[in-house]
Amino acid sequence: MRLSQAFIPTLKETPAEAQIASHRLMLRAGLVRQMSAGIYAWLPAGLRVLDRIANIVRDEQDRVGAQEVLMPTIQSADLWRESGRYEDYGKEMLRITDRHERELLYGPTNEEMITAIFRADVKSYKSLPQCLYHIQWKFRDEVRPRFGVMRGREFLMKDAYSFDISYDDAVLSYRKMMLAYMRTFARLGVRAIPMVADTGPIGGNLSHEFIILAPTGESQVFYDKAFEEIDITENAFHHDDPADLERFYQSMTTPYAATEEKHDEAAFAAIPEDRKREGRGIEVGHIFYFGTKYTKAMGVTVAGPDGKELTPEMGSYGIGVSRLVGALIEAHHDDAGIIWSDSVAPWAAAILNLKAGDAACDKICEELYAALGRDALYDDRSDRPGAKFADADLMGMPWQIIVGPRGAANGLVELKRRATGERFEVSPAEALAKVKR
Ligand code: P5A
Repeated sequence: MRLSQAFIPTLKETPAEAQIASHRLMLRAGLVRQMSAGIYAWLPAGLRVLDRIANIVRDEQDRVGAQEVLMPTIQSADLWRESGRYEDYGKEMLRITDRHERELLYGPTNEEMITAIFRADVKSYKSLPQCLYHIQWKFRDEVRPRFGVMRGREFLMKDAYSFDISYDDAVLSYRKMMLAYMRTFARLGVRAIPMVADTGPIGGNLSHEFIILAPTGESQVFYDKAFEEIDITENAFHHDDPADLERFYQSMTTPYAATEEKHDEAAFAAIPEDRKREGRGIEVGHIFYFGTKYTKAMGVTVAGPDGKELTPEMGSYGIGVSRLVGALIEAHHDDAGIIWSDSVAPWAAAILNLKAGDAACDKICEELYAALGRDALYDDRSDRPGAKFADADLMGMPWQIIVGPRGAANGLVELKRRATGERFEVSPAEALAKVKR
C-alpha cells in the first residue's frame, strides 16, 4: 500500500475519550473509529490485524480437528426459551422484533444454536466426537462499554463447541482446546495463563480464563513463576495423545494461578517468595465444560453402542478476537506507538522514502515495494523525515526500511527493528531477506 493513497487517518493529538494506551493508539494509528457506544468500524490497517489474528486462531482450531462453520448473528427467541436462557440473560441481550411480530435476538453466544444444529442431524454415537467453531460478531449490551474494542458491545468472537459421548471424552476435548489456546496465544506473541474461573451465564462447573498480563488489565491476578518458564512451542505436546494431554493439563493447572475472584491467600502464601507473581490481567479467552446442560434441556440424544439413547456431553470455548487487537497493543507498545509482532502486523515492513523525488531514493523504494508487494506500507509522501519516522513508530510495523539520499547514493538502506530500536546499514537485498515473512 502506498501511504499517499491509503486510508489510514492517523491523529497527532491524543483523543480525549480514550483512557488506556491501546484505545488511544488504535484511534491515533487509524485502526478503528467509534460508530456508537461500544460499536466500531474497522479501517484498512485495523482490519488487516483483525484478519491476521483470526487466521492464526483458525489455523490452531483446524490443527486440533475443530471444523469451521458460520452461524448467523440473528437468532430466534424460541431457541433460547428451550434452554431457559431467554429470560435469564437479562438486559445484556439485544432483543429484536421482526415485521411479523416474531421475537429475535442478536446472538451474544451460540450454545443453543449449535445444539439445535447438532440435534437435527446427529443420531448415533458413531458420529462423535465433534467440535465445530465459527468466527462471528456478537452483541452484548454491556452496561459500561469501555476501553475501545476491549469491552465493546459488538465484538468478534471465535466460539467452538464440542460434543462427546462420555465425561472422559469431554475432558479430553477440554484439554485439547486448552492446548490449542496456548499455541494460539504463543503465536500471537503473548504469554497467556489459564486461571480457574466462574462460569457465569454459560453454566457448568469447570472453566478456565486465559489471561494476558498488562498494567491496565481489568482484574488483579496472582500466579507462580512456573508459567514464565513453560515454553509451549518447544514443549512438544501432541494433541491426539491422551498421556501428553494429561501432562500438559497438569503443567497448566498444578502451579498456582488465580484472578482476584478466585484468589486463595493461603495457597498463594505457600509459594516461595521469589516465585510469587502478581499483576493486572486481560481475559482474552474462556473455556467451559458444562456436560449435558444444553443437550438435556433441549432433548438431544444419540444412539449409544448398546442401542440405548445417551445424552452428549458438551463444552464451549471462546476467544475474544477483536478484544485481542487491543490486548496485544496493551502488552506491546511504548511512548512512540504500537509494537506489532511479526505474526499479526498489518504490514511486515514500512518503507520510508526520506526524499521522495530523489532519483536514487525513488528507485530503491520502488524496487523494495515491488518485491514486498502487499506486505509493505510504502511512505511515498513528500513530508519531512521527522513526520515519517513518527508515523512509522506509531503504526508499529516490525521493520522499517529507511531510504535516505546519502545511503541511496551508495546503494545502502537503513533497516530498523521497531521492538528494539536496533538499526543496521544494509543493501536493499539484505533488507528484503530479513523482512520477508
Ligand atoms: C465460550 C464460547 C462465552 O461466551 N460461549 C461461547 C462462551 N464465553 S465468554 O467468556 O463470555 O466470552 C468469550 C471471550 O469473548 C471476549 N469477550 C469480549 N470481547 C470484547 N467485548 C466484550 N464485551 C466481550 N465479552 C466477551 C472475551 O475475550 C472472552 O474471553
